[in-house]
Amino acid sequence: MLNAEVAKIFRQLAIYEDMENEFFRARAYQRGAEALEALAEDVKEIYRRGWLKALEEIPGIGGSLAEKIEEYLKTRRVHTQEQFKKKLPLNLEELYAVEGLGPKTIKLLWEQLKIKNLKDLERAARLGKIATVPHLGEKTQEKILRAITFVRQTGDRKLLGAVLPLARALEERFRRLPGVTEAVVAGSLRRRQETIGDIDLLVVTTKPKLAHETFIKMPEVIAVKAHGAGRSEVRLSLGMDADLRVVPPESFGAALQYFTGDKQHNVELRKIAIAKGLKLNEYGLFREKKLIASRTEAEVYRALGLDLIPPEVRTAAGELAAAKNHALPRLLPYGSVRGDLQIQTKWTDGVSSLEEMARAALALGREYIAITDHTRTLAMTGGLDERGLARQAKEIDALNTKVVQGKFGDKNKKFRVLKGAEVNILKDGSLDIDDAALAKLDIVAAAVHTNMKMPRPEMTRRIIKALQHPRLHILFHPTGRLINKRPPYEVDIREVIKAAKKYRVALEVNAFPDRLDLKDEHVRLAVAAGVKLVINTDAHAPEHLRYLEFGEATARRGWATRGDVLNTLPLNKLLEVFRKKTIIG
Ligand code: DGT
Ligand code: CA
Ligand code: CA
Ligand code: ZN
Repeated sequence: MLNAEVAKIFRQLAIYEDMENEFFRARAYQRGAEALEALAEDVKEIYRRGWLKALEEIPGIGGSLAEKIEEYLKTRRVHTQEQFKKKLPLNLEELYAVEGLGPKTIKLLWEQLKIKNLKDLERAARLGKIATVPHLGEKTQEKILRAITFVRQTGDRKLLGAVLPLARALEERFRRLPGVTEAVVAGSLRRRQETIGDIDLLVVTTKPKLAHETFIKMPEVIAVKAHGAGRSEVRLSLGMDADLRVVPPESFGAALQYFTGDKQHNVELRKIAIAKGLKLNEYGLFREKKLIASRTEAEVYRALGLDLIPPEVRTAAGELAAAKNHALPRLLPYGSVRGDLQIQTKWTDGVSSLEEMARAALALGREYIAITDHTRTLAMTGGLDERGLARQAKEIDALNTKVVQGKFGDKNKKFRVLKGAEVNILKDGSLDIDDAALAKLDIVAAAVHTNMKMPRPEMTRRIIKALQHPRLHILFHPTGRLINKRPPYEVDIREVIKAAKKYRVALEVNAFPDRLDLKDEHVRLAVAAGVKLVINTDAHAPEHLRYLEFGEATARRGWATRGDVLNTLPLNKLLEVFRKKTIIG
């Protein structure tokens, strides 16, 4: 699947265009990249089905981008990108990952110091050269050094959201291969971990040779690292490795269990086996030489006296004891979130109209959505003030009227668009919209977007102050982190969770692939404290509305059940919960 590769090129083009002050074009590439990353179908298949025209019909892909996709499919190159690269031979992926380094600064650093990549950047910063560049200075240099340390810690793991579509495509591809009866991606992908190191594909087949040949010849492969009877390993152009293991059908369950991990879970599981006088490996569970269980995962766990443990919670954090005592929670089922409660539109920094977002959400089967554009103090997004919110409310009313009249289809008459806002939490913890205007909204959510670098006690106090606001329903992306890009705010999350419980504010599990905020461990703390959750996509474009599953995965990894998540409720029940909070105060 070439989607991720083309998306990577589009992201680079967006940065290059930004350097040239071509902001409109930059935005188009950005959006194109996001569209491709969210796309479930292979662009190559789409192209084969209807050529250029079919590519243009992908939401988020305009004419000139479609042509570039076509060019890449035909030649594996994009001329425009190569032109840029000649002029500015930069490792943009590395440099852009450094927080605080935007296109302008990257260009400046190239012009002034010939900095091409992360290594150059680090060397220049350590030698004090960055401080000498006009407009940059000492402070920027320090920030860059700190940001480099962060990038180095996070390494080059890819986002779950960027890899899962490819992983699913691989499963599909191998399932269609002659002789194959099972093809499953195991490892961190199967556990839906937030970042992925490599892809582990397990296949059961009567034609192992064909599977290996197919694997090493895939169009995404740029190098073959190993090619053997049981296992092959390749480097993908996406910038990560993939393993193929062919396993015999009778040990599929044991192999799947073994290669799903995580490592620590496996270590503890093996200890349980040893304590029972058994031996566990990727071929099965044995007493001496006698095979006891191996065909399915459930069989293996059962033979060890355990309930089947969902892959998402195999983290050696109490799941084995719970499985022994039949005390594992019934994790939130995928697809059980009914409505998406964080959506931005063209009113602020989204790319689509209210109606476009509503139609897209309907097409995905959502029962309701909330429009939550930014507010006043986020001027760069065109944040809405009280009057802006009032004008938007009229548009939402009009849209709901059309829905009720059946203009979105007779079976969709119950769909509703709720009035909401993502209110900015000011430095002192107050909200930047007045109470009278908040009272007119169905859903009030708040988040920190400014002054993100406060010391821990202040930031914690600030957020708790916001939670005390009687009209607040949800705290959006509570820690503000961007995976691989920006660390969380300095905040005492346990105190925030306590306050959320006390003031009955729900905490968001933001499903956007680079947020996943609350993250899994924090979800677990919130669930244990009895705090309600809300899972939202934070969509800024229709294609983002698909991201819900990543939020659901994160909630599952945090042991959340359906009852912990408010937007699994039907609309009337959800509104009742929110209204009750406001009335009782
Ligand atoms: P990743 O690839 O870094 O995102 O994380 P994983 O969990 O996919 O790790 P990976 O690809 O190194 O190995 C896949 C699974 O195979 C891992 O979750 C557990 C199992 N495994 C690999 N090496 C070992 C090992 O040395 N001991 C045990 N018990 N299991 C292992
Ligand atoms: Ca892996
Ligand atoms: Ca691996
Ligand atoms: Zn936000």
